Amino acid sequence: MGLEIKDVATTPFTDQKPGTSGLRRSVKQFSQPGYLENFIQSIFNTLPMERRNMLVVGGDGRYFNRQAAATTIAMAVANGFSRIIVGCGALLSTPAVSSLIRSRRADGGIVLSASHNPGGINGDFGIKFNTANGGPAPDTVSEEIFRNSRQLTRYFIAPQVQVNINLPGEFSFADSVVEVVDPVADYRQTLEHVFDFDRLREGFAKGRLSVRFDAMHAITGPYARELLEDCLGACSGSVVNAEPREDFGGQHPDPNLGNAKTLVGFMAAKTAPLLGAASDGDGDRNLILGRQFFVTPSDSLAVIAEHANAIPQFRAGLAGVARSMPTSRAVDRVAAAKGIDCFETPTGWKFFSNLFDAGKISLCGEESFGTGGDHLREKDGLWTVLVWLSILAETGESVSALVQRLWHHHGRFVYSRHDFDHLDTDQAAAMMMYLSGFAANAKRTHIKDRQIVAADVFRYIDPVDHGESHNQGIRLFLDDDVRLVYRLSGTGTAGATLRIYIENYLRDNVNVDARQFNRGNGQLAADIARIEHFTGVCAPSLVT
Ligand code: G16
Repeated sequence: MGLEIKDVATTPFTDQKPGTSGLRRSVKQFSQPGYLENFIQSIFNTLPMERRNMLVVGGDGRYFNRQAAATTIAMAVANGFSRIIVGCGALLSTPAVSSLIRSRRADGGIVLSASHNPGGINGDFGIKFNTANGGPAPDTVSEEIFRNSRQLTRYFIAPQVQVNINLPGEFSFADSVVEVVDPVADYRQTLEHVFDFDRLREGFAKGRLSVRFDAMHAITGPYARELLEDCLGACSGSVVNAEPREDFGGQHPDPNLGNAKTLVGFMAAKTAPLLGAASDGDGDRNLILGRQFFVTPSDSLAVIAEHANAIPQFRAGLAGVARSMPTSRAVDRVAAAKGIDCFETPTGWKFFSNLFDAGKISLCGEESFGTGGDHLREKDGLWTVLVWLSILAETGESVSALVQRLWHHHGRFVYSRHDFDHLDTDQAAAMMMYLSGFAANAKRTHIKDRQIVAADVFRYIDPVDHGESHNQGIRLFLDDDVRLVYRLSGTGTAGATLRIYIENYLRDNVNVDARQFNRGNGQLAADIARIEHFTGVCAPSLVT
């Protein structure tokens, strides 16, 4: 008897438009009958049969992960994939999916994760689709998935496909094989190729390196334990909150100063390790701390670019660098000093892939706690930790000294982000519309005692495929080296979140407290956008 393939009649959902990175909804929304299945089928429909050879599937361990993985595998078999690679326990970090796609030459991968969004039964779930280069689906593919989802009338599933995903092994079903793999092994190999592990081991063995890594009960626990403790010899207990939990232990695995308070407290001690770090739900973000010192993601990117020769992967030199538009311009200064290109892209890792594939960049990063290199097509939390450890090993300097030196050489972009969460969607859209109109006529306008010297709505023309992306945030440049950027988040699941990015360039006297220093400009930015008038909200919910 052949394998039963069920052809299930379904009704399309109208709201399956992917955001900045995949489709994110509450677990409740994802649990509606057919919601998950429809979206997975819509992804598969974008792949012609000849591109259904190999698929990678795994997630960050949050609530609904296992169930969604089982459904995805049964649907992948029914849709004709010949090999489906899944991480044991349905676990795979986002960078590990990217790594497996590339090393196994798969046609794509499905990441079951809402990334840094909260987990648990009352939290969020999400699905990201990565294409054959290992990177997040570009906008053209996401639009095709969305178009498919609005017309979908049937999906296919093979109900007999049930696999024990708790241990590595292979399971055959008619013409398909489901291969359950160790979630860490392939990723570890990728990192072994791009770092000097012996050097790092020596650093830990001789006490020149020390680290505290908070996995926030999300996916990176098993990866960090194996890499940092078992392989590189960081002392036992260096990795904390290492067991992935469905609700992330009640924490919010978005590694910023607000959510990683315990780590920040730990790193405040004079005896703290040299490096403190944390990652997010699916392991692609990073938080970098020194003893009593926070490194903004923008400064982290600039320091890495500055010390590229300390990282074996970049020893031949950086081809170029890139940052998302709202990320501070610190790395631009480093690139200019090195004489290499610096690209400014819209927010979203997908915009970096073409630049990597065309060999135009080797390193990139975003203010949203993401950094990555040309070894993968995803941002990579643990890679960034090893990058910093490599720089510490090479220079023998502290984290704070490295950042201070960056500021001394290039000046400091004092950077803050003000988030206004849970805004009414229509009100937020009206405010952005007003602001676009304002920006169109803002040049040489005086606001209080300041002048706006330039303003625009950011648009991007991809230098490789010439694709255009419009409406990617509003920028105002003031006459005193201040830049204000406004954009709406594309990763939330309820209402709208407005982000204001405030950047103030100082050439001298750089040792200021960023929050205090940017407070006045934050208020100015809120006044310009008339946030209270449009939304009734008068203060940000989070300042980072
Ligand atoms: C995702 C993307 C990032 C992007 C971030 C922005 O991060 O992968 O490239 O910078 O969203 O988020 P927002 O639109 O909320 O500002 P992640 O880690 O959530 O996948």
